[in-house]
Amino acid sequence: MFSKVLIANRGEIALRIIAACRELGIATVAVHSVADRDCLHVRQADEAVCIGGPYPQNSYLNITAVIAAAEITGADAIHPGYGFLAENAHFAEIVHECGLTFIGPPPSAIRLMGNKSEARKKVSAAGVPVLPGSLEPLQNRGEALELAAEIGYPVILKASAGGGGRGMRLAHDERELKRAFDTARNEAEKAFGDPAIYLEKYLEQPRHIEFQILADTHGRVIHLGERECSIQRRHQKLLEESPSPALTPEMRAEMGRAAVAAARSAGYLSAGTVEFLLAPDGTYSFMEMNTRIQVEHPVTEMVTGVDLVKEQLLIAAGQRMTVPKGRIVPNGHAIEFRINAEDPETFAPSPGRVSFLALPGGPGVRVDTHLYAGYSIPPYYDSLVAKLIVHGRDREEAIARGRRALTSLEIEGIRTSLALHLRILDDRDFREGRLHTGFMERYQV
Ligand code: MV4
Repeated sequence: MFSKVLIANRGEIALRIIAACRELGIATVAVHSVADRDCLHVRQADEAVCIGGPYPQNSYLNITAVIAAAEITGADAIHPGYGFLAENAHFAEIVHECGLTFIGPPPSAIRLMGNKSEARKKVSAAGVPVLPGSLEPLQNRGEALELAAEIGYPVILKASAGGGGRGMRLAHDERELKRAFDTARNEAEKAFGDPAIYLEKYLEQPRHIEFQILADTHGRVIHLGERECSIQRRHQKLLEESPSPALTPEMRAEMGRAAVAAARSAGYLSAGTVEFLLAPDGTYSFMEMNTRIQVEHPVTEMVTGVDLVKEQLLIAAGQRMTVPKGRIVPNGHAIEFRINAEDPETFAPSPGRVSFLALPGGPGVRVDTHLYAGYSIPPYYDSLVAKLIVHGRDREEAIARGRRALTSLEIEGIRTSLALHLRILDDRDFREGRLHTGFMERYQV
Protein backbone atom coordinates (compact mmCIF):
# COMPACT_ATOMS: atom_id res chain seq x y z
CA MET A 1 0.00 0.00 0.00
CA PHE A 2 1.08 3.61 -0.50
CA SER A 3 2.82 5.41 2.38
CA LYS A 4 1.83 8.90 1.31
CA VAL A 5 -0.84 10.21 -1.07
CA LEU A 6 -1.03 13.73 -2.48
CA ILE A 7 -4.52 15.08 -3.04
CA ALA A 8 -4.69 17.34 -6.10
CA ASN A 9 -7.99 18.93 -5.14
CA ARG A 10 -9.79 21.09 -2.59
CA GLY A 11 -13.14 21.33 -0.82
CA GLU A 12 -15.26 18.44 0.34
CA ILE A 13 -13.71 15.87 -1.99
CA ALA A 14 -10.22 16.60 -0.62
CA LEU A 15 -11.59 15.90 2.88
CA ARG A 16 -13.29 12.74 1.62
CA ILE A 17 -9.99 11.44 0.21
CA ILE A 18 -8.09 12.34 3.41
CA ALA A 19 -10.69 10.33 5.37
CA ALA A 20 -10.19 7.23 3.21
CA CYS A 21 -6.39 7.51 3.41
CA ARG A 22 -6.50 7.86 7.18
CA GLU A 23 -8.58 4.70 7.57
CA LEU A 24 -5.96 2.85 5.53
CA GLY A 25 -3.07 4.33 7.51
CA ILE A 26 -1.78 6.38 4.57
CA ALA A 27 -0.21 9.81 5.19
CA THR A 28 -1.68 12.69 3.19
CA VAL A 29 -0.38 15.80 1.45
CA ALA A 30 -2.73 18.68 0.69
CA VAL A 31 -1.96 21.16 -2.05
CA HIS A 32 -3.67 24.52 -2.01
CA SER A 33 -3.82 27.89 -3.66
CA VAL A 34 -3.04 31.19 -2.01
CA ALA A 35 -6.80 31.71 -1.62
CA ASP A 36 -7.22 28.38 0.21
CA ARG A 37 -4.79 28.81 3.13
CA ASP A 38 -7.65 28.60 5.64
CA CYS A 39 -9.27 25.54 4.10
CA LEU A 40 -10.03 22.44 6.15
CA HIS A 41 -8.16 20.13 3.76
CA VAL A 42 -4.99 22.13 4.50
CA ARG A 43 -5.51 21.72 8.25
CA GLN A 44 -6.51 18.06 8.13
CA ALA A 45 -3.82 16.68 5.83
CA ASP A 46 -0.55 15.63 7.42
CA GLU A 47 1.35 18.12 5.24
CA ALA A 48 0.34 21.00 3.00
CA VAL A 49 2.05 22.73 0.09
CA CYS A 50 0.99 26.06 -1.41
CA ILE A 51 1.23 25.60 -5.19
CA GLY A 52 0.15 28.94 -6.65
CA GLY A 53 -2.28 31.78 -7.05
CA PRO A 54 -6.06 31.74 -6.58
CA TYR A 55 -7.07 31.02 -10.17
CA PRO A 56 -7.21 27.27 -10.90
CA GLN A 57 -4.85 27.68 -13.89
CA ASN A 58 -2.16 28.87 -11.48
CA SER A 59 -2.62 26.18 -8.84
CA TYR A 60 -4.96 23.17 -9.00
CA LEU A 61 -4.53 22.93 -12.79
CA ASN A 62 -0.78 23.60 -12.72
CA ILE A 63 0.66 20.16 -13.52
CA THR A 64 4.26 21.19 -12.88
CA ALA A 65 3.41 22.61 -9.46
CA VAL A 66 1.38 19.55 -8.43
CA ILE A 67 4.14 17.14 -9.49
CA ALA A 68 6.78 19.27 -7.74
CA ALA A 69 4.72 19.17 -4.53
CA ALA A 70 4.55 15.37 -4.76
CA GLU A 71 8.32 15.11 -5.31
CA ILE A 72 9.21 17.53 -2.49
CA THR A 73 7.00 15.70 0.02
CA GLY A 74 7.91 12.20 -1.13
CA ALA A 75 4.35 11.18 -1.98
CA ASP A 76 4.03 7.93 -3.93
CA ALA A 77 0.61 8.49 -5.47
CA ILE A 78 -1.73 11.31 -6.50
CA HIS A 79 -5.51 11.30 -6.12
CA PRO A 80 -7.08 13.89 -8.46
CA GLY A 81 -10.62 13.90 -6.99
CA TYR A 82 -13.16 15.26 -9.51
CA GLY A 83 -12.90 18.29 -11.78
CA PHE A 84 -9.49 20.00 -12.16
CA LEU A 85 -6.99 17.38 -13.49
CA ALA A 86 -9.15 14.30 -12.84
CA GLU A 87 -9.89 13.54 -16.51
CA ASN A 88 -6.70 14.87 -18.02
CA ALA A 89 -5.00 11.88 -19.71
CA HIS A 90 -1.81 13.92 -20.21
CA PHE A 91 -1.60 14.59 -16.47
CA ALA A 92 -2.14 10.91 -15.64
CA GLU A 93 0.69 10.02 -18.05
CA ILE A 94 3.07 12.54 -16.48
CA VAL A 95 2.25 11.21 -13.00
CA HIS A 96 3.28 7.71 -14.12
CA GLU A 97 6.37 8.99 -15.99
CA CYS A 98 7.51 10.65 -12.76
CA GLY A 99 7.42 7.28 -11.01
CA LEU A 100 4.22 8.08 -9.11
CA THR A 101 0.86 6.30 -9.23
CA PHE A 102 -2.22 8.05 -10.59
CA ILE A 103 -5.20 6.95 -8.49
CA GLY A 104 -7.65 6.44 -11.32
CA PRO A 105 -7.95 4.66 -14.66
CA PRO A 106 -5.12 4.17 -17.19
CA PRO A 107 -4.43 7.26 -19.35
CA SER A 108 -5.61 5.27 -22.41
CA ALA A 109 -9.07 4.78 -20.87
CA ILE A 110 -9.30 8.47 -19.93
CA ARG A 111 -8.33 9.46 -23.49
CA LEU A 112 -10.76 7.01 -25.13
CA MET A 113 -13.74 8.05 -23.01
CA GLY A 114 -12.81 11.72 -23.36
CA ASN A 115 -13.46 11.39 -27.09
CA LYS A 116 -17.24 10.95 -27.08
CA SER A 117 -17.57 9.64 -30.64
CA GLU A 118 -14.68 7.16 -30.17
CA ALA A 119 -16.28 6.02 -26.90
CA ARG A 120 -19.61 5.54 -28.66
CA LYS A 121 -18.00 3.43 -31.39
CA LYS A 122 -16.01 1.35 -28.89
CA VAL A 123 -18.90 0.48 -26.56
CA SER A 124 -21.23 -0.12 -29.49
CA ALA A 125 -18.77 -2.69 -30.87
CA ALA A 126 -18.88 -4.34 -27.42
CA GLY A 127 -22.66 -4.79 -27.79
CA VAL A 128 -23.76 -1.87 -25.63
CA PRO A 129 -26.86 -0.12 -27.07
CA VAL A 130 -26.28 3.38 -28.46
CA LEU A 131 -28.85 5.71 -30.06
CA PRO A 132 -29.10 5.64 -33.88
CA GLY A 133 -26.47 7.99 -35.33
CA SER A 134 -22.93 8.26 -36.67
CA LEU A 135 -20.11 5.97 -35.54
CA GLU A 136 -17.49 8.32 -37.00
CA PRO A 137 -17.22 12.12 -36.87
CA LEU A 138 -19.24 13.77 -39.67
CA GLN A 139 -17.14 14.79 -42.70
CA ASN A 140 -19.54 17.36 -44.14
CA ARG A 141 -23.06 18.79 -44.12
CA GLY A 142 -24.30 16.38 -46.78
CA GLU A 143 -23.35 13.41 -44.67
CA ALA A 144 -25.25 14.86 -41.69
CA LEU A 145 -28.37 15.54 -43.79
CA GLU A 146 -28.32 12.07 -45.33
CA LEU A 147 -27.98 10.36 -41.95
CA ALA A 148 -30.71 12.51 -40.36
CA ALA A 149 -33.10 11.70 -43.24
CA GLU A 150 -32.43 8.02 -42.57
CA ILE A 151 -32.94 8.01 -38.79
CA GLY A 152 -35.53 10.79 -38.62
CA TYR A 153 -35.71 14.13 -36.81
CA PRO A 154 -35.13 15.54 -34.25
CA VAL A 155 -31.38 14.92 -34.16
CA ILE A 156 -28.62 16.27 -31.96
CA LEU A 157 -25.08 17.24 -32.95
CA LYS A 158 -22.45 16.71 -30.27
CA ALA A 159 -18.79 17.70 -30.12
CA SER A 160 -16.50 14.64 -30.00
CA ALA A 161 -14.31 16.50 -27.52
CA GLY A 162 -17.31 17.83 -25.57
CA GLY A 163 -19.37 16.06 -22.95
CA GLY A 164 -21.46 16.92 -19.94
CA GLY A 165 -23.79 18.97 -22.10
CA ARG A 166 -21.11 21.21 -23.61
CA GLY A 167 -21.08 21.67 -27.38
CA MET A 168 -24.49 20.27 -28.34
CA ARG A 169 -26.91 21.50 -31.05
CA LEU A 170 -30.46 20.32 -31.63
CA ALA A 171 -32.10 20.21 -35.08
CA HIS A 172 -35.79 19.52 -35.79
CA ASP A 173 -35.59 19.59 -39.59
CA GLU A 174 -33.23 19.91 -42.58
CA ARG A 175 -33.15 23.69 -42.44
CA GLU A 176 -32.13 23.69 -38.78
CA LEU A 177 -29.56 20.95 -39.33
CA LYS A 178 -27.84 22.87 -42.14
CA ARG A 179 -27.30 25.82 -39.82
CA ALA A 180 -26.55 23.70 -36.74
CA PHE A 181 -23.83 21.80 -38.59
CA ASP A 182 -21.67 24.88 -39.18
CA THR A 183 -22.41 26.38 -35.77
CA ALA A 184 -21.60 23.13 -33.97
CA ARG A 185 -18.30 22.67 -35.83
CA ASN A 186 -17.20 26.25 -35.18
CA GLU A 187 -18.18 26.06 -31.53
CA ALA A 188 -16.38 22.74 -31.09
CA GLU A 189 -13.22 24.14 -32.67
CA LYS A 190 -13.38 27.25 -30.49
CA ALA A 191 -14.25 25.51 -27.21
CA PHE A 192 -12.17 22.32 -27.47
CA GLY A 193 -9.66 22.95 -30.26
CA ASP A 194 -11.23 20.04 -32.16
CA PRO A 195 -14.01 20.61 -34.73
CA ALA A 196 -15.07 16.93 -34.81
CA ILE A 197 -18.83 16.46 -34.30
CA TYR A 198 -21.15 13.47 -34.47
CA LEU A 199 -24.89 13.01 -34.76
CA GLU A 200 -27.50 11.11 -32.77
CA LYS A 201 -31.25 10.71 -32.79
CA TYR A 202 -32.55 13.16 -30.17
CA LEU A 203 -34.49 11.56 -27.37
CA GLU A 204 -37.25 13.65 -25.76
CA GLN A 205 -37.74 13.64 -21.98
CA PRO A 206 -35.22 10.93 -21.14
CA ARG A 207 -33.99 10.03 -17.71
CA HIS A 208 -30.29 10.28 -16.88
CA ILE A 209 -29.32 7.03 -15.19
CA GLU A 210 -25.69 6.22 -14.48
CA PHE A 211 -24.03 3.05 -13.23
CA GLN A 212 -21.17 2.97 -10.75
CA ILE A 213 -18.32 0.74 -11.86
CA LEU A 214 -15.32 -0.68 -10.03
CA ALA A 215 -12.55 -2.51 -11.89
CA ASP A 216 -9.34 -3.95 -10.44
CA THR A 217 -6.05 -5.16 -11.89
CA HIS A 218 -7.04 -8.78 -11.14
CA GLY A 219 -9.61 -8.68 -13.94
CA ARG A 220 -12.69 -8.11 -11.81
CA VAL A 221 -15.15 -5.53 -13.19
CA ILE A 222 -18.40 -4.99 -11.29
CA HIS A 223 -21.23 -2.49 -11.08
CA LEU A 224 -22.69 -1.14 -7.86
CA GLY A 225 -26.10 -0.24 -9.17
CA GLU A 226 -27.32 3.05 -10.55
CA ARG A 227 -27.94 6.65 -9.63
CA GLU A 228 -30.89 8.57 -11.01
CA CYS A 229 -29.59 12.04 -11.92
CA SER A 230 -32.47 13.46 -13.95
CA ILE A 231 -32.92 16.49 -11.68
CA GLN A 232 -30.49 18.89 -13.33
CA ARG A 233 -30.38 22.55 -14.25
CA ARG A 234 -28.20 23.71 -17.14
CA HIS A 235 -26.36 20.39 -16.94
CA GLN A 236 -25.64 20.89 -13.25
CA LYS A 237 -27.04 18.09 -11.13
CA LEU A 238 -29.03 19.27 -8.12
CA LEU A 239 -30.13 16.05 -6.50
CA GLU A 240 -29.29 12.40 -7.14
CA GLU A 241 -30.78 9.21 -5.76
CA SER A 242 -30.23 5.48 -5.71
CA PRO A 243 -31.89 3.24 -6.66
CA SER A 244 -33.73 4.86 -9.58
CA PRO A 245 -37.51 4.77 -9.15
CA ALA A 246 -37.68 3.73 -12.83
CA LEU A 247 -35.71 0.48 -12.76
CA THR A 248 -36.91 -3.03 -12.05
CA PRO A 249 -34.33 -5.55 -10.79
CA GLU A 250 -34.32 -7.04 -14.32
CA MET A 251 -33.56 -3.68 -15.98
CA ARG A 252 -30.87 -3.02 -13.35
CA ALA A 253 -29.22 -6.35 -14.09
CA GLU A 254 -29.31 -5.79 -17.86
CA MET A 255 -28.10 -2.17 -17.80
CA GLY A 256 -25.49 -3.16 -15.21
CA ARG A 257 -24.17 -5.87 -17.55
CA ALA A 258 -24.00 -3.29 -20.36
CA ALA A 259 -22.13 -0.85 -18.10
CA VAL A 260 -19.61 -3.55 -17.18
CA ALA A 261 -19.17 -4.42 -20.88
CA ALA A 262 -18.55 -0.73 -21.68
CA ALA A 263 -15.90 -0.48 -18.95
CA ARG A 264 -14.24 -3.72 -20.07
CA SER A 265 -14.10 -2.54 -23.68
CA ALA A 266 -12.08 0.49 -22.52
CA GLY A 267 -9.60 -1.52 -20.44
CA TYR A 268 -10.97 0.32 -17.44
CA LEU A 269 -9.54 0.31 -13.91
CA SER A 270 -10.59 2.08 -10.69
CA ALA A 271 -13.98 3.71 -10.05
CA GLY A 272 -15.93 5.01 -13.04
CA THR A 273 -19.43 5.85 -14.17
CA VAL A 274 -21.32 4.74 -17.28
CA GLU A 275 -24.10 7.19 -18.16
CA PHE A 276 -27.25 6.07 -19.95
CA LEU A 277 -30.31 7.81 -21.29
CA LEU A 278 -33.48 5.91 -20.43
CA ALA A 279 -36.35 6.60 -22.84
CA PRO A 280 -39.98 6.80 -21.65
CA ASP A 281 -40.54 3.42 -23.41
CA GLY A 282 -37.91 1.77 -21.19
CA THR A 283 -35.13 1.45 -23.77
CA TYR A 284 -31.67 2.55 -22.69
CA SER A 285 -28.68 3.89 -24.59
CA PHE A 286 -25.08 4.60 -23.68
CA MET A 287 -24.35 8.33 -23.41
CA GLU A 288 -20.86 8.82 -21.93
CA MET A 289 -18.44 7.33 -19.44
CA ASN A 290 -16.95 9.49 -16.67
CA THR A 291 -13.48 8.34 -15.71
CA ARG A 292 -13.37 9.78 -12.18
CA ILE A 293 -14.93 9.51 -8.74
CA GLN A 294 -18.08 11.61 -8.99
CA VAL A 295 -19.65 14.24 -6.76
CA GLU A 296 -22.66 11.97 -6.22
CA HIS A 297 -20.70 8.81 -5.26
CA PRO A 298 -22.05 8.89 -1.65
CA VAL A 299 -25.55 7.77 -2.65
CA THR A 300 -24.02 4.56 -3.96
CA GLU A 301 -21.95 4.21 -0.78
CA MET A 302 -25.09 4.57 1.35
CA VAL A 303 -27.04 1.81 -0.42
CA THR A 304 -24.13 -0.60 -0.99
CA GLY A 305 -21.97 -0.07 2.10
CA VAL A 306 -18.90 0.14 -0.14
CA ASP A 307 -16.32 2.89 0.51
CA LEU A 308 -15.58 3.82 -3.10
CA VAL A 309 -12.55 6.01 -2.38
CA LYS A 310 -10.99 3.28 -0.24
CA GLU A 311 -11.53 0.83 -3.13
CA GLN A 312 -9.83 3.29 -5.51
CA LEU A 313 -6.79 3.34 -3.23
CA LEU A 314 -6.65 -0.47 -2.94
CA ILE A 315 -7.07 -0.92 -6.69
CA ALA A 316 -4.38 1.68 -7.52
CA ALA A 317 -2.01 -0.19 -5.18
CA GLY A 318 -2.63 -3.38 -7.18
CA GLN A 319 -4.79 -5.07 -4.57
CA ARG A 320 -8.12 -6.78 -5.14
CA MET A 321 -11.26 -4.76 -4.52
CA THR A 322 -12.83 -5.79 -1.23
CA VAL A 323 -16.46 -5.94 -2.40
CA PRO A 324 -18.04 -9.34 -1.59
CA LYS A 325 -18.71 -11.56 -4.63
CA GLY A 326 -22.24 -11.98 -5.93
CA ARG A 327 -25.03 -9.63 -6.94
CA ILE A 328 -25.20 -6.39 -5.00
CA VAL A 329 -28.78 -5.63 -4.00
CA PRO A 330 -29.29 -1.98 -3.00
CA ASN A 331 -30.16 -1.65 0.68
CA GLY A 332 -32.90 0.97 1.11
CA HIS A 333 -32.81 4.32 -0.63
CA ALA A 334 -30.42 7.29 -0.60
CA ILE A 335 -30.76 10.87 -1.85
CA GLU A 336 -28.05 13.50 -2.18
CA PHE A 337 -28.83 17.21 -2.10
CA ARG A 338 -26.14 19.48 -3.50
CA ILE A 339 -25.95 22.68 -1.50
CA ASN A 340 -24.48 25.50 -3.59
CA ALA A 341 -23.46 28.97 -2.49
CA GLU A 342 -25.72 30.69 -4.99
CA ASP A 343 -28.54 33.20 -5.27
CA PRO A 344 -31.79 31.19 -5.11
CA GLU A 345 -33.43 33.53 -7.64
CA THR A 346 -30.73 33.90 -10.29
CA PHE A 347 -28.55 30.87 -9.47
CA ALA A 348 -25.55 33.22 -9.65
CA PRO A 349 -22.65 32.24 -7.34
CA SER A 350 -22.85 33.86 -3.91
CA PRO A 351 -19.48 33.61 -2.18
CA GLY A 352 -18.87 35.22 1.21
CA ARG A 353 -18.27 34.52 4.87
CA VAL A 354 -20.21 31.81 6.70
CA SER A 355 -21.21 33.52 9.95
CA PHE A 356 -23.14 30.61 11.47
CA LEU A 357 -23.31 26.90 10.67
CA ALA A 358 -25.46 24.12 12.15
CA LEU A 359 -25.26 20.66 10.54
CA PRO A 360 -27.91 17.95 10.84
CA GLY A 361 -27.14 14.44 12.06
CA GLY A 362 -29.04 11.52 13.48
CA PRO A 363 -30.24 8.33 11.76
CA GLY A 364 -29.48 8.03 8.06
CA VAL A 365 -27.85 11.44 7.64
CA ARG A 366 -24.42 12.19 6.17
CA VAL A 367 -22.97 15.62 5.42
CA ASP A 368 -19.87 15.98 3.23
CA THR A 369 -18.70 19.57 3.51
CA HIS A 370 -15.62 21.72 3.96
CA LEU A 371 -17.59 24.53 5.60
CA TYR A 372 -17.04 25.76 9.16
CA ALA A 373 -18.37 28.83 10.95
CA GLY A 374 -16.14 31.77 10.08
CA TYR A 375 -14.95 30.30 6.76
CA SER A 376 -14.90 32.65 3.78
CA ILE A 377 -15.94 30.99 0.51
CA PRO A 378 -13.59 32.29 -2.19
CA PRO A 379 -15.06 33.32 -5.56
CA TYR A 380 -12.60 31.35 -7.73
CA TYR A 381 -14.01 27.85 -7.54
CA ASP A 382 -17.17 25.76 -7.92
CA SER A 383 -20.08 26.94 -5.78
CA LEU A 384 -20.73 23.47 -4.24
CA VAL A 385 -20.29 23.93 -0.48
CA ALA A 386 -21.99 20.89 1.03
CA LYS A 387 -23.61 17.60 0.13
CA LEU A 388 -26.39 16.36 2.35
CA ILE A 389 -26.95 12.65 1.86
CA VAL A 390 -29.84 10.85 3.51
CA HIS A 391 -30.63 7.16 3.69
CA GLY A 392 -33.89 5.43 4.53
CA ARG A 393 -35.35 1.94 4.35
CA ASP A 394 -37.34 3.07 1.30
CA ARG A 395 -37.75 6.19 -0.87
CA GLU A 396 -40.51 7.60 1.31
CA GLU A 397 -38.38 7.40 4.45
CA ALA A 398 -35.42 8.93 2.59
CA ILE A 399 -37.62 11.84 1.44
CA ALA A 400 -38.90 12.40 5.00
CA ARG A 401 -35.33 12.31 6.34
CA GLY A 402 -34.28 14.71 3.60
CA ARG A 403 -36.92 17.20 4.59
CA ARG A 404 -36.06 16.85 8.28
CA ALA A 405 -32.32 17.24 7.68
CA LEU A 406 -32.71 20.16 5.23
CA THR A 407 -34.83 22.09 7.73
CA SER A 408 -32.23 21.67 10.47
CA LEU A 409 -29.29 22.64 8.23
CA GLU A 410 -28.50 26.30 8.88
CA ILE A 411 -25.96 28.24 6.87
CA GLU A 412 -25.92 31.97 7.58
CA GLY A 413 -23.95 34.70 5.84
CA ILE A 414 -24.30 33.36 2.29
CA ARG A 415 -27.22 32.52 0.03
CA THR A 416 -27.73 28.84 -0.81
CA SER A 417 -29.84 26.43 -2.84
CA LEU A 418 -31.30 24.84 0.31
CA ALA A 419 -34.87 26.09 -0.14
CA LEU A 420 -35.02 24.80 -3.72
CA HIS A 421 -34.51 21.26 -2.43
CA LEU A 422 -37.46 21.57 -0.06
CA ARG A 423 -39.61 22.65 -3.01
CA ILE A 424 -38.47 19.67 -5.07
CA LEU A 425 -39.28 17.29 -2.19
CA ASP A 426 -42.82 18.72 -2.13
CA ASP A 427 -43.29 18.34 -5.88
CA ARG A 428 -45.94 15.79 -6.72
CA ASP A 429 -44.12 14.38 -9.77
CA PHE A 430 -40.92 14.06 -7.73
CA ARG A 431 -42.71 12.27 -4.92
CA GLU A 432 -44.20 9.84 -7.41
CA GLY A 433 -40.84 9.28 -9.08
CA ARG A 434 -41.95 10.78 -12.40
CA LEU A 435 -38.62 12.29 -13.41
CA HIS A 436 -36.96 13.34 -16.64
CA THR A 437 -34.19 15.70 -17.65
CA GLY A 438 -36.69 18.53 -18.28
CA PHE A 439 -38.06 18.30 -14.72
CA MET A 440 -36.43 21.53 -13.50
CA GLU A 441 -37.86 23.66 -16.32
CA ARG A 442 -40.91 24.35 -14.13
CA TYR A 443 -38.63 25.94 -11.51
CA GLN A 444 -36.83 28.23 -13.96
CA VAL A 445 -36.85 31.99 -13.35
C1 MV4 B 1 -28.84 13.65 -25.42
C2 MV4 B 1 -30.16 13.99 -25.10
C3 MV4 B 1 -31.16 13.48 -25.89
N1 MV4 B 1 -30.86 12.72 -26.97
N2 MV4 B 1 -28.59 12.89 -26.49
C4 MV4 B 1 -26.72 16.25 -22.02
C5 MV4 B 1 -25.43 15.97 -21.35
C6 MV4 B 1 -24.65 15.19 -22.33
N3 MV4 B 1 -23.91 14.19 -21.65
C7 MV4 B 1 -25.64 14.60 -23.26
N4 MV4 B 1 -26.90 15.23 -22.97
C8 MV4 B 1 -28.01 14.86 -23.62
N5 MV4 B 1 -27.81 14.06 -24.69
C9 MV4 B 1 -29.58 12.44 -27.24
N6 MV4 B 1 -29.30 11.71 -28.31
C10 MV4 B 1 -30.40 14.78 -23.98
C11 MV4 B 1 -29.33 15.25 -23.25
C12 MV4 B 1 -29.67 16.11 -22.16
C13 MV4 B 1 -29.52 15.73 -20.85
C14 MV4 B 1 -28.97 14.51 -20.51
C15 MV4 B 1 -28.81 14.14 -19.20
C16 MV4 B 1 -29.21 15.02 -18.21
C17 MV4 B 1 -29.74 16.24 -18.51
C18 MV4 B 1 -29.89 16.61 -19.82
C19 MV4 B 1 -30.44 17.85 -20.11
C20 MV4 B 1 -30.61 18.21 -21.40
C21 MV4 B 1 -30.20 17.36 -22.43
